[in-house]
Order: sequence, then C-alpha cells, then structure tokens
Amino acid sequence: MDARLEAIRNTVLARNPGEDEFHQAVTEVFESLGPVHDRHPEFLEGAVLERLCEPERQIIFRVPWTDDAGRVQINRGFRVEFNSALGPYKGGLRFHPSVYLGIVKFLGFEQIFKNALTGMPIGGGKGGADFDPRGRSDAEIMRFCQSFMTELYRHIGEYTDVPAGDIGVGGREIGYLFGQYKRITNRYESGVLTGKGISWGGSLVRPEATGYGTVIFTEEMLKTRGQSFDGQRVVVSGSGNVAINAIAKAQSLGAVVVACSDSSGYIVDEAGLNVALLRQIKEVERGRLKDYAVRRSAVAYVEGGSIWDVDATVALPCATQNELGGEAAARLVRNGLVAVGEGANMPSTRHAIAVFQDSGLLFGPGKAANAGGVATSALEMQQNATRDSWSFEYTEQRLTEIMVGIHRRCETTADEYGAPGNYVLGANVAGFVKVADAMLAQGLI
Ligand code: NDP
Ligand code: 2IT
Repeated sequence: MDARLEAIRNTVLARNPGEDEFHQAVTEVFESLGPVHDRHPEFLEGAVLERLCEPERQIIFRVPWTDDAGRVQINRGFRVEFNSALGPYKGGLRFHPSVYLGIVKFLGFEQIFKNALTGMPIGGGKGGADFDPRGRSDAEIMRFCQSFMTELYRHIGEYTDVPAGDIGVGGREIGYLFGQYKRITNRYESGVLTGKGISWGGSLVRPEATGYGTVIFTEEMLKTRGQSFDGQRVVVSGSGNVAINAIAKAQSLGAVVVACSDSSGYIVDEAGLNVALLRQIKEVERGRLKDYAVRRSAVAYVEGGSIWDVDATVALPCATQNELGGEAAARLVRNGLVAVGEGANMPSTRHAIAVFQDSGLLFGPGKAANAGGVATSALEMQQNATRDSWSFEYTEQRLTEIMVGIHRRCETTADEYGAPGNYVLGANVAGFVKVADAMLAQGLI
C-alpha cells in the first residue's frame, strides 16, 4: 500500500477498534488508490480519505418488542449515514444475529463506491439490527419492524436517507416498515423505502435485480475472453434473494447450476437446480434447503461443510461476507475455475482475492457485480418521483444497460491506470474519483 495512504489507514483502524470487517473493507479500497493520489494531489490536501472513512452520521438505538409468549425482547438497531456527496444516503437494512457496528460500517463504506459506480444520484448508507428472524412468526416480525421504524422514521426520508432490504429483510419486512412509517408521519412517501410491493409503489425487476445483475456483469467479463455462461458449470452459495435470482438468470443463459447452500449445508443437483422448487421451499414456505433433497431424487445434501468443495467453472458467492477463503479459492482454481462474480458483499477474503487475481482468472468484486440491486432501487425512486410504473421489459433493459455500463467503467479505468483486467482496481478507483470530486466541489462539510 502507498505509504501516505497507509498512514491514513492506520489512523482509521486505531479510531475504530474491533471493527474487523470495516478495517478489511477500508484496507481493500486503499490498496487500489495510490496511483489516484499521484494524479490528484488535491484529494490528499482536501483530506478526502479521512473524511470518507468517518460516517456523516451514525445512529444506534434500542428496539424493544414483545414475542408471541408476551416476553419483552430487546435488540440493537443501527443506521450509518456514510456519505451524501452524490445523493441521499441509500443502502439496505440487514437483520441477522451477527450484526454489529463493524458490519454495518463495512457495508455502508462499500455502498458509497457501489452507488457511485451505478451512475445514479445516490449516496451511501446501511443499517440493520442484531435481530434473528429465524423461527419468528409473522406477527413477531411485524412487531419488530414496527418498533424498529418507530425510531428510524425520524432519520429517513426520500431526500435524506432511503433504506431497502439486505439479509433477513425482503418484501414482507419492507411492507411492515413502510406501513409504520406512513402511520407515524401521516405521509404516503413512496420514495422513503425501496423494495416495496409491486401494487403499492415497488418496481418490477427489483426482486430479481441483484442476482440478475451479478450474472449480467459476469457475462460481460466472460465476453472479454470470448466466453459466455453457455455450458458453464456454476456453483452459487446462499439460497436467498440474490442467490435464487442469480441461479435463474445463469440458467437462462445456458449454464448448468449444480449447487447452492444455506447456513446449515449445501445441495448438489448434477441435473441442474430446479428454481421453481427452490422458490417454493425458500420463498413460499420459508423452509430449509435440506427439504429440497427430500423432494427431488438424485440430490446430495451435505450438512455443514463448504459448498466450495464442489468444482465449478464459474463461482457466484451470494451468501455473506468472508464465506470464501484462500484455501477454497486455491482448490477451485486448480480444478478449472475461470470466473468469479460476487453477488454478496465482500464474500471473498483478502487471501482468496489474491489467489484469484494471481491466477489471472476473471474476478468481479461485489461493489461492481452486485450493484444491480441498488441501481434498480434508484429506478424505483425514479418511478416514485414521477408517479409512474414501468414494464418488466423496460426496467430489465435499464438494469442491463446499467450493468454493462458499470463493467465498461471498471474496464476502462483499469486500463487507464495500467492494470488491464483488474476489476477490483477499476471499481475502487472509478467509484472513489466520482465521490471525491463531488466532495471537494461541495466544500468542507
Ligand atoms: P437473504 O436473507 O435473502 O439470503 C441470505 C442467504 O445467505 C441465505 O441463504 C442464508 O442462509 C445465507 N447466509 C446468511 N448469513 C449467513 C452466514 N453467516 N453463514 C452462512 N450463510 C449465510 O439475503 P440476500 O440474498 O438479500 O443477501 C445475500 C448477500 O447479497 C448479502 O451479502 C447481501 O449484503 C448481498 N446483497 C444483497 C442485495 C439485495 O438486493 N438483497 C444487493 C446487493 C448485495 P440462512 O437462511 O441459513 O441464514
Ligand atoms: O448491498 C446492497 O446494495 C443492498 N442490499 C441493496 C441496497 C438498496 O438500497 O437497494
């Protein structure tokens, strides 16, 4: 790392002790930015990096609620409003027991650059709670969401901060959150949340957008080497919103997707995963992947273990951070991997990224490859602002154009900085320069 940037990075780490994932995300971005600061001394003079690493605002709050047995439960809620240089803070809410400030800050930090790359007018933010939705009834989820919004509502708004979903937050939760926001404020403010239901202000394609976008981005990478998804053997980790829609899109392009996972285990279906059955089990029944193997013959279910033991030519990690380590990466590379597209945020460890990059395969980092979700959220905001609703075909076409544009921006930036094919550098530099320019133009704030 450039010595000037390393000094700033060390100060950031010391100021934010114990936030390992945030440290990791900052280090990864800083490693790309040395050459940018040679060309732009004004960024150092304006202390852009120091400002970028300090969120504009951080909110931590108590979320009290009662479970179905009438017991009082307390969770911790977060919203980190990281950077508003390009637009209102934008980013998802994550409900998962592992959530703490370090996770919300890594996600919010990544979101700044991702959102810049989309070309849409959105800043970066993220939030969530250490609430575990697993095994909770609909009524418990609703009471939790209502309590969460009873504090959050005063900090958000269509011109201020626009949350959406992430792990553990999908259409059902956005519905309860929106209902409570409307009730407290007495305003039907569609643009305050994205990922809404189609009949009440949501956008077609938003549910599919992250998974579809990841595959579109990866297909663009493959094209640079005269390849495509057609005939690839694909492994997708996770079986949530991003994973299932990535599987569906990869299959539509001719890939055979043989495996996916949840936090309990993974399934291998050599005939190609049945997306309708996956949706029935995960989206309708909210069940476990283990049930898939019970209902379909010739399917292996492996309890525990790592899905990355399954060979693939294309890997799409779509579950969670640091799920793919260096040893798994080395094994996949030895066994014929040609491309990785990150549907999740920071799923590959730094060691794994180094292995992928050293091997010369195509590696699309999350902040570029999974930007289709937030980009389509911005399209939802656009439709809300004009009280319009677009067709599936038109919205999907806009998503495709945005993903192709992000790919091109990463590629040309990597070329410009003498690192052709390095999408990590391309994404970090292109996202950073856009935000840094806007921050300097807006003065010291
Ligand atoms: P979902 O809640 O729909 O699905 C999450 C999936 O990942 C589930 O299969 C879950 O398994 C698995 N998972 C979650 N946490 C862990 C863990 N600690 N260990 C192992 N498996 C885990 O979330 P999404 O699909 O929305 O999100 C997946 C990833 O994509 C996240 O990294 C998210 O930040 C990222 N992302 C999401 C976007 C979106 O639009 N939703 C946009 C861009 C990125 P289980 O059910 O067993 O917990
Ligand atoms: O990580 C992400 O980009 C998301 N969870 C989607 C955020 C959004 O505002 O749609």
